[in-house]
Amino acid sequence: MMKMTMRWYGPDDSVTLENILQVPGMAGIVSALHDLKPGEAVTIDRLEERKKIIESMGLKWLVIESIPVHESIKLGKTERDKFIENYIQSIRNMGKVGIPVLCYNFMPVFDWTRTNLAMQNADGSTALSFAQSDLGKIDLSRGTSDLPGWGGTYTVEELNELLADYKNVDDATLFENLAYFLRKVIPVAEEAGVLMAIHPDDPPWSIFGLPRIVRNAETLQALLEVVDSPHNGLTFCTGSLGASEENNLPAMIRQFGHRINFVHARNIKRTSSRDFYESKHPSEFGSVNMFEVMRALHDIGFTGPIRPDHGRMIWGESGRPGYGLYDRALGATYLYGLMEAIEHTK
Ligand code: DNO
Repeated sequence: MMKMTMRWYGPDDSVTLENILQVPGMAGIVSALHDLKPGEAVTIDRLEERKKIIESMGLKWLVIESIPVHESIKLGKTERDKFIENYIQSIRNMGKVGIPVLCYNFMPVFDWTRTNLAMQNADGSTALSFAQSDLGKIDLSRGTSDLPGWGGTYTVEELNELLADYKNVDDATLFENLAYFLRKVIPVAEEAGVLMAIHPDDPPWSIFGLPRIVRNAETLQALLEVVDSPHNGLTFCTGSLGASEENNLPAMIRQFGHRINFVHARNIKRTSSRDFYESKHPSEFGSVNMFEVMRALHDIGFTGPIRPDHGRMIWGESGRPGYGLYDRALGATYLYGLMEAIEHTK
């Protein structure tokens, strides 16, 4: 049986642990220390403190999502070793505190990117969406203020410096830098009992001319081969990978099998090869056949953590884009129903 989880942003989250606990079938929590500076090691004390809060509600902290990878590591700069040492320290501390899965990503400069955080649906709800042509209109030389969700993340100077650094990094170099990182951290993750789970690029193609290397069966296979260990695994995100029509998700799940350490199950509706919006979770409303995804996960014997992902804003809720309570709870309940049906028809 997979372990149903939900993401919790910590004590400041408007969605409380009690809210999450009341959703049927919750086995655990996905959380992170979001105030950690990029490149900083997370201490045992901070982890213990968060863990106590989660456990006091009778829940388990099953996944850290995420500990960000410092840009110098992605860029392959000389100072990367210092930051890799910090990362290693974080993994060791996680192991000591007993948190089993670490979700992270290797996307240059920008984590997940959307062009609209509140696309209006006909039923009055709103959803996140991505339109390649809208992205093309954003002029990054003026900073991130026009990029939804990223305003103020970098100063204009910081951003320009980063973008200039990436001019010398193509897909092959970025991959080499990922391989360098994996060869250092995976042996530590093995010792510490931590399952690493890289998150795919979202969207799974190049944006702003930046390299992107975690986006289809071929690139995922290549990174898994760098260190052939169950600790070098994947976050299988159906929304990210599903945005690209080339990705046959059930086939990929069967291909990667036990290397899937964590699942993000959400649906998207592709409206062209480079445009999509985030739909209701059930298959009927999106481009991802969630039943086939869940069946493939069942077939490979997946017993790890799975969570509903971004939800729409419904019933007048407002909050962190994608991370309100109501639609994620509907998503979790739907996934739970699929799970139960699949288990019982075997
Ligand atoms: C968005 C998430 C991502 C994810 C990171 C993992 O909602 O799926 O931000 O947490 O990419 O490192």
